[in-house]
Order: sequence, then structure tokens, then C-alpha cells
Amino acid sequence: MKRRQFVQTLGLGMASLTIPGCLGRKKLWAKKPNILFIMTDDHASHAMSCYGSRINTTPNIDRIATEGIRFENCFCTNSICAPSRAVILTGKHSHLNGVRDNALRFDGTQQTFPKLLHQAGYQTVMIGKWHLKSDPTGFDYWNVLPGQGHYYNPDLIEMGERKMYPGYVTDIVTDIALDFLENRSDKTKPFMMMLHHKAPHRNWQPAPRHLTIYDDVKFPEPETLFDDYSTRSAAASEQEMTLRDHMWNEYDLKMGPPPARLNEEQKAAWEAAYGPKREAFAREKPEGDELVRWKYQRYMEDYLGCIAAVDENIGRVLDYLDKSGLAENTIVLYTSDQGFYLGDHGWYDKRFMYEESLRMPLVARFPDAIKPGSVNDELVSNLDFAPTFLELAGANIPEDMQGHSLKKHLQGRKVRDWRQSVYYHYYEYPAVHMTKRHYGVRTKRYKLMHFYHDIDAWELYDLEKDPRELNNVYEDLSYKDVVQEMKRELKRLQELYGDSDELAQKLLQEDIERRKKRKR
Ligand SMILES: [Ca+2]
Repeated sequence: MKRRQFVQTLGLGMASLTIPGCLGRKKLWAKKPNILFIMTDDHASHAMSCYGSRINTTPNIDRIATEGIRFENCFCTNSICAPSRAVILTGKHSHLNGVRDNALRFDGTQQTFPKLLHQAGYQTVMIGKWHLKSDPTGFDYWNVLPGQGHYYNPDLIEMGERKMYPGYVTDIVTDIALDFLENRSDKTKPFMMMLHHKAPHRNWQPAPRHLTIYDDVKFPEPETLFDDYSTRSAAASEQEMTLRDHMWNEYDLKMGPPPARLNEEQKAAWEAAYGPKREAFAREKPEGDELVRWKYQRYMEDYLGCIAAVDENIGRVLDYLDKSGLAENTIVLYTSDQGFYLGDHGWYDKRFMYEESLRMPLVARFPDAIKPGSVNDELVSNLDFAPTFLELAGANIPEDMQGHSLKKHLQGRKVRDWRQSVYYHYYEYPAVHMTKRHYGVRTKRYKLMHFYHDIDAWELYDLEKDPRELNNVYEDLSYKDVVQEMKRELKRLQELYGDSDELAQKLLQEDIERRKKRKR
């Protein structure tokens, strides 16, 4: 054999070795995959070990990341429960989808991605926390918690019919999902299932088996637990979400009697767990900073206890997909409706555009299609979820959706001209936790925020130098050019998305009128 021939043969040989794998991968992306979209409520990425948590481990969620992809920079557009869900369903910002705050009702007649997937031949399913006031639309099957739902022995509404399910909510919602997958009526169709957990939403009630798992753990405190909010606007100091002053011992930290919904067995587990903590509290009488420290430890025991059940149940789902043979043609995504403060800045809850609640975890697995252990650091958003699901399903992405498909990111491809900034707008004020209205823009390095209504204050953070956002440099002359550039970018995004100061004022008036009417 001549050398050239040998090289050609070798080349072909190598091609024949690699091309089938490559084709296989392409073929997988070309098929209409099943989509399993798992979401929790208020699960901050800094409470997931695949994001480097210092306080817990989440081995099953980590499995999705290690067998697939982890997004480093996923952000929400409005950090609160119902609004995030409405953004996800519609691919549109809050001022367009109508759900700016938790009090507004979702208009279920509007365009949503489940409706479009249904039209594209998908069996569409919604199980668990819905939280949008109106009944789900666009689903072949739905079984949802009313409102926030209960942790213990919850009621669920199955296609309009309400009944109580004995047990623990995260287990129950998973049981319903697995039962549906096992007994799917039409297995010729691909499915899109939204498996949306209530956990770990306030007031953080773990399953009986997880009530004491963290009793012997002393959690490291966040660096900013005793933040004094200096250099920042009054918005940071005038909120009502501190561990020190706004976390209720009885409700949040279970220093009172067990909730009425518990059965005798659950009550016994509850008493065995919280009785000794109540006694210790009465004995030690922590005050001042010591009380904040005590609350932080108690808060984390319960918050992370709820996440333990989420992680276990995700393990059950992944095992089921493997066992049933569904795994290879099912893309599994895990996210949370927004982030959360885990004592960061002395807070719990979310709402602010600061990092801990702006960030959403996002990991996805699609065996043989997504390269295991991938990491993506582009700026992505919950606005992108609807277009992503549509493109995965081979359906058209409507022009009026404001996000962009993440399919190429999932495939590990570089996307040219991808966005360099994300836009944020929070509206629920005055209301619980008293987080002032604000909007802003975040690039990879900087964040500019404007608080308005009963305040007119700007904040700028250099996230590279100040990742904890403790130093507002808006007035710092050395950042004068950055301020100008960020204001230009903010304006550009407002025009791009159809938002403006005038619209913000109009919506504010609408919200004031709505509150007056409710009071009457
Ligand atoms: Ca939430």
C-alpha cells in the first residue's frame, strides 16, 4: 500500500469510527425528544453542590450536571414566584405577560409554550406547583397544588377536581409524575412534563425523615450575614426580610405548636425534632447577634431539609428514566424559579436584583447528546426557556417571544452575537418584605440598578472587584464612563423589550388603583 493510500484508508477508517457517533448525536438532536422540566421554588444555586455549595450536597441534582451541562450565568427577569413562572410560560417579560407580581392572575388565553408544544404533537403535562391563580391551559393532563400548597398531606387539583393526598408534598408530586409516565396512554407521542415542586419555599417544612438530619451540623455563616448596607441606597436597609427582625420564631422556626394538617405520626416526628430545639432556645435565650446566628442555623436546617427531599426524588426520577429506557430520548432540565438569600446580607427571601436572588440554577442532561460535564458561562435567562423547548421540539419560535433558544448552548456550540447583558424589573411594592420597585441591567462585569417610586436611587457594582455587592460605586468618579455606558445599555434593553419609565409609572398607577379596589 502506498503511503497516500494508507493515509486515505486510515482517514476513512477514523472517519468511519467517528462519524457514526457524530451522526448519532445529530440524530438525537433531530428527533423530538421528551422534555422533562423539573423546577423547584426558591432553591438558590449556592445550595447545590454542583454550584459549589458550602452548606449541603445534592448528589442527584449534581448527576444531571455531571452527565450533562451546568449554566454558570442563568438569571431571572423578576425575582419572585408567579412572575417567573409567567415569564417561563410565555417567553416574555412581566410587563407584557401581565403577571408583574404575585397578586395578579395569569391570563391563560395567551400564547404559551405548552400550547405550542401541544400543537406540535407533544403530550403536555403539568404536575405540582402552578401558583398562577387561573387554571392551567395548554396541558393534556394537569394536577396542581392550589396556590402555594401545603407540605404535609396537601390538596391537589387534578383537572379541576380537588382532593387531599396523604404524605409529604415532594414525594407525592414525584409519585404522580412517575405514575403518569408509567401509564401514559399514548406512548407514540413525545411528552413535555413540567414537574414543579413547592419545596423549598417558606416556611420550609422538611419531610419527617429529614427533620433532624442537620441537627449535628454547624453551617458556615455567609460573609455578609451582618451586612450594615452602608454605601447602598435606602432600599437595602428599609426592606423587611432580615433574619434579625422579620423572621418569625413561631412560623418560620417552628417554635410554636405543629401545624394543624399533620396526622398523629407526623406530629410525633415534629415534636421529637422541634421539642428539644424549643427547650434549648428557652434555656439559652439568644439575643442580638447571637439570636441572628441561632436563627441562621435553624433556618438552614429546615431549608436544606426540604432540599434533601427534592434531591432524593430527583434521584428517583432519574432512576426511573434509566430503568424504563426513557433516559436516552429525554432531556431533563433542573432549575428554580429564582434564587434566594441564605442569610446573605442578613436576609431570607428574594425580590432584589442582587446576585443571590437574581441567579437561577440551570442544569440539563440529554445522554449522548449533551457532552457530560459541560459548563456554559453565557448570560442566559428564564426568558429563554420557552424558545429552547420549542426549538428542541422542532416547532417554530413565535416572533413575539423575547428570549432565545439555548439549543446551541446545550450542544456545546459557540453562539455568535449572543446577548451581552440581561434586563431586570421588579414591581411588587408596597407589599410583603417591602422591597422597593427597581429595574436594572447586568453584564458579565457590571450591574446597574435604579430604585424608583418612593425613592430615586441608583446603584452600580463592579462584580469582578466586588462580587458580594457591598460597595456601590455609582458616585465614584472613576466609574463615570461605566455609569454612562451602562445607562446606554439599560435604555437599549428597555427599547428592545418595550419597557420604559413611562410604562413603569403607568403600571404603578394601575397597581395603586388595584390595591384601592381590593381594600374597598
Ligand atoms: Ca419562588
